[in-house]
Amino acid sequence: MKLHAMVLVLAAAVALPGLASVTNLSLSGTAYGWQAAGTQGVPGNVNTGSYLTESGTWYGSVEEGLVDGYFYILWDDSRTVQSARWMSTFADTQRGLSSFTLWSLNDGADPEVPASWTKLGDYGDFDNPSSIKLYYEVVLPQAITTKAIKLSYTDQYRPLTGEFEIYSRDMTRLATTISDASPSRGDSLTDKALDGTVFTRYGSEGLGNGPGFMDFDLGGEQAVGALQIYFSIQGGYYAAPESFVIQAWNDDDGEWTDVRTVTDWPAMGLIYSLDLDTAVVTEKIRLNVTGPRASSNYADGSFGVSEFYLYAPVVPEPVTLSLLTIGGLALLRRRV
Ligand SMILES: [Ca+2]
Repeated sequence: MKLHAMVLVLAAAVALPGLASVTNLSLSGTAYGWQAAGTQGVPGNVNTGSYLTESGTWYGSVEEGLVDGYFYILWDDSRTVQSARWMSTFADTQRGLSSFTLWSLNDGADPEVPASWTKLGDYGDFDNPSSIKLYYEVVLPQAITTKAIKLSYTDQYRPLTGEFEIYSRDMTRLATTISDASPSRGDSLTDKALDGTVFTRYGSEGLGNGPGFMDFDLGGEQAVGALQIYFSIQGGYYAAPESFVIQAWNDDDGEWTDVRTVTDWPAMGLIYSLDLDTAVVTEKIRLNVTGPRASSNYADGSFGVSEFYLYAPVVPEPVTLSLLTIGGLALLRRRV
């Protein structure tokens, strides 16, 4: 029942450069696609980091009805890739995907030639075209190195892609519930921050200049190595808070311990990512909003969270373990 700081993730980052990063690799690449619809539906919109309905951008094909299509993210040099997320735009299942295929680009090959790609896997339900989703998360069995990742689909009803995020680490989420939070506004209930789609949100009641919070319960002690917060600005009403603190529950002291303090966070900062140099073992993580935004647009101090993800630390390959890391790994295995 202790809050432990471990050297595990730091050691892993030294042993395997890049594997501990939570960076959205899509943002450093260029998106290309098959067709484009209108001024918003261009391929480049899948890696802008903007996924929202009103203020967001999207990529979709021009044809009506069932279509085939693809897009890919191309980098100047190779990247290590282990996971990807696809998000539609518009809260309308008609514009989602029921199935798709991921590909990696062969070394030195031309991305415009179909034979240049190696299939990584088929995802979704090919046998049930009506099983349409607005959000997919894919974790590859092992990291790969490539200059491009492609997503392709057949017989889909004009899917609109809001974002295609590619990560260099396993982004499998730790299961959480929300055990406490500031009062929610209307039907913007807390569970909407954990329902797997950025199109629903928890929104707090107006806080003025006062604090607000959300507590994410891990159901027992877990090692946490990284987190992501998708703040909400849907409807132009809620915003990311101006300052907040990520805290971990310390059962020994019976109080919250600061993990990271954030100040001057931008109102349009939609995605906050944190990769901990030292993982923490705790039962609960708190988003403690210390500075609700008080601009003219968000004067009542509300804040909104569309999704909140906690991740386990990256565990390095055994062959690369240093003595220091072996100690950290042993501690981790005892405690989870
Ligand atoms: Ca949500």
